[in-house]
Amino acid sequence: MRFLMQPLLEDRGTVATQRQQFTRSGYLVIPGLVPPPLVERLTREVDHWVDDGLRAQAIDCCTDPARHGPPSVMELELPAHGELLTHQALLSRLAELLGPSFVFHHLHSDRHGARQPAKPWHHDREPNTRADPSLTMVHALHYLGGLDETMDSLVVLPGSQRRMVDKSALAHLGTARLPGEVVIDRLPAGSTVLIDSALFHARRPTSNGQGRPRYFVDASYCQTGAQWWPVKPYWRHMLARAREMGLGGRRWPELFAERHFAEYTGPGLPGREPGEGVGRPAA
Ligand SMILES: O=C(O)CCC(=O)C(=O)O
Repeated sequence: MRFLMQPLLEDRGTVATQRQQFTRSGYLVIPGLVPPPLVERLTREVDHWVDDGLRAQAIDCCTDPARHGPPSVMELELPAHGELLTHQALLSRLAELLGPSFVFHHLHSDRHGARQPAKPWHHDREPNTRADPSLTMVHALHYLGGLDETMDSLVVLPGSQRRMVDKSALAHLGTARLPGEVVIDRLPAGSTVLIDSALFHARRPTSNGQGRPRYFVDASYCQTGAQWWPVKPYWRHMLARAREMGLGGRRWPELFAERHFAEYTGPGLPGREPGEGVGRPAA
């Protein structure tokens, strides 16, 4: 199935219908959620983040925290990124899907060029201490300049969020076409795709990659009710800065609360068994 601007799962219909769609299929496309002036500021910040080495520094801080400590600047400290993270239209949509109590998990920002490596089939759900399958984690995938035929596409496998398998269980398939997949390859600027983080998805290379850079920001959020494992060693510092900066405002008191996290252990250490916490019945 191909997603062409009349999507089956565009954000139409009542809140209840959308919630049902999201539960069943694991994704929801929201064209133009991010307003143009914010897109413009974000695009400039992504350029700064990538071109001035801040992204590389943030990666070093995650891969070798003992040597690097926390980064000098985090994504959420860039003003437009902080605004995107807490954009009221986005948080209201999340509240419709998750209920009012959810916590920010992490934020990434990047600019993809023509030679960006593909991203094989995977999911991004992190475990939580109760391995509770009813607690949902959501990734908001923001395509700042939209998507067109000159850019790699996002491919999703509807319903796959219900499998209880490791993140990389389908990695051996690379980005191969799978029965039932949905290709999302045309989006207007400022569009967001909300996915259940346990949904299998991939970035599939285009054969026509001579176009504009692909500006991509992703932010994730978890329902409260258990402690989630963080992915960044400096997660406490990140939440503390968000609180200091007043990013959550008064309406979202749980958004940057530490109590919803377990201690960082790093990949492959105790507490991070493969697939743990995915907690979904087999599809
Ligand atoms: O680049 C994309 O469209 C998707 C990226 C992705 O799969 C991820 O960040 O986990």
